Amino acid sequence: METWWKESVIYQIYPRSFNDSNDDGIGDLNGIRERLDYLADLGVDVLWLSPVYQSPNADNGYDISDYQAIMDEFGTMEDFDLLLKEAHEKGLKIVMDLVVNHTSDEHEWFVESRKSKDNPYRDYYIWKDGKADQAPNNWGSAFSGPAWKYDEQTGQWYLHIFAEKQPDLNWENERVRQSVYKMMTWWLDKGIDGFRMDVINLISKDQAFPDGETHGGAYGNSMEFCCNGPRVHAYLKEMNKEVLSKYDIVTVGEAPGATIEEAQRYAGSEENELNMVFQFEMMDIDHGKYGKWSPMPFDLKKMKANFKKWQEGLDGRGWNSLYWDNHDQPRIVSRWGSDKKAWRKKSAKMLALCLHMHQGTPYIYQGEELGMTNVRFPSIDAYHDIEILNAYRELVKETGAMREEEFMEGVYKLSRDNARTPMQWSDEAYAGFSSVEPWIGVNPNYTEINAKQEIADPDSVFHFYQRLIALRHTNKVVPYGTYRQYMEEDDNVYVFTREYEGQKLLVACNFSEQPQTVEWPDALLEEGYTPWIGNDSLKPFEKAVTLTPYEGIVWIKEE
Ligand code: TEU
Ligand code: CA
Repeated sequence: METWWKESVIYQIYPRSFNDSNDDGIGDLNGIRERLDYLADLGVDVLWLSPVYQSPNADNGYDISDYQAIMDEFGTMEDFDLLLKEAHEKGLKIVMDLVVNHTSDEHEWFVESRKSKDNPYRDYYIWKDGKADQAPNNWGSAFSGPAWKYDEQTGQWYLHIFAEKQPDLNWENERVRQSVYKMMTWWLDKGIDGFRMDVINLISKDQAFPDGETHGGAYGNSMEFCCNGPRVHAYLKEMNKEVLSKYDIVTVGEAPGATIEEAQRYAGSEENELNMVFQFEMMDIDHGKYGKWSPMPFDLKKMKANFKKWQEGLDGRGWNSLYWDNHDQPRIVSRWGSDKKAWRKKSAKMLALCLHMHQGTPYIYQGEELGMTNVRFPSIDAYHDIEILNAYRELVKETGAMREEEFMEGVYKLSRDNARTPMQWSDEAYAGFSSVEPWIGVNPNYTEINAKQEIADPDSVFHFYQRLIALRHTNKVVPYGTYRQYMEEDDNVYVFTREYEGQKLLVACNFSEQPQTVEWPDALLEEGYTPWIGNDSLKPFEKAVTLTPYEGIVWIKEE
């Protein structure tokens, strides 16, 4: 079924690093408002704001202490209302981040909950007795260390899959669910256009809380018992019925550990749960022994196999989200393209073309449209992300499992702070993000890579994104076309077609730094293809085509 959110392009804003309007070095809501024209000009349809709620910022806003108040550093509720109003006036929708697997330990519910075992809020969280002096089970936290924290006051332990300051809510408790639905309704009644739901597939835990596999490490893996847990679909169906179904909105669930079978349920068109999910299988293809801290070389065949599985698996029965970058991932041009001077622009465009030519709703993360790159801060002291700092303490300092230099290579390649450096607006001081030193360092390449320069250059990465977005809006084959992959065994080139109502696209992307000559399989040797969009001089479709390094091209054929 055709619908607006399938034809949309969603732009993610990480407010802390987007634009600072009042010169305190921290991005804010008025800063976003100042840049609405830029976003409208890019042509995106929806803005997703990473959390802007009140938070002590143990995890940059993913630890919420009040769901119905704005973080002081970001502004006020009046600022929010004005942002929503002006965005709507410019035809931009706003999607909010919904973080309800956990709250901050400073949330009033948790402050009450920890007071006593018979507090009315006790069961809002997951409290357990320890085993002798040990935690209730062996689970480790996603941010290193144990997933349980002992609380002196009542002599019990609470569960935190993420940081200690992010206690997990107890979704088994109907009052928790109703409180969440009420809060969601409050925001939707304000007129927001949807939710991106943080780790929403972790909300239902196996109530036996069994020990997890340790794989030789100090802690057990909780994911087997938390990801896609026993009642998660029941909860989402309830949420859909009580809240989501009453509004014309878009929903996307972040779902680490979701398989295609699970995604067919979360995002199935007949399931009445969510519109789409963010899958992580593709994000893990270059993780090694210590996960993101030991990056593996890029393997195009793994990526192609993943696209095939997800494009075919959801065609006609669900809907894909298309993303490579977000605030938790490194910059895609540095990861799977090349940020060398000679190739940065070209490979950034090829990657954009590749992702945006798939079936699904594409997400652009702030700065991706400029080809912003990873950063290499000289020492660990310049980093802010709790995930990096905790892993450094555990892997380098406490256990010595990794040497410092080795760990830093992982940080440079795959860590989250790569995405969190300030948005590069211009070549002025602090990249035009602020007039004072920002909360996190600016990538020194801002003098070359910045919005001002790219807007002035018709051949820039920015203008290429603008064209891709426009093509999606004017040609239904882009959002809806059926996908088919060819030349699956090729290590360097990715070839696929898309077909919809008499239009056919043939997409070819060279992921290597060398020219690649492609001899098309017989099935692709059809007449009538003309070049449509590409990042090099547009070449005709011939029996054999030599793609230049990092070239991406689309040919179109219309009946
Ligand atoms: O991320 C959850 C998640 O699964 C990971 O990508 C996470 O960032 C980390 O890499 C785990 O190793 C979401 C948010 O997007 C992230 O920013 C938050 O830190 C996290 O949930 C907790 O709210
Ligand atoms: Ca500010």
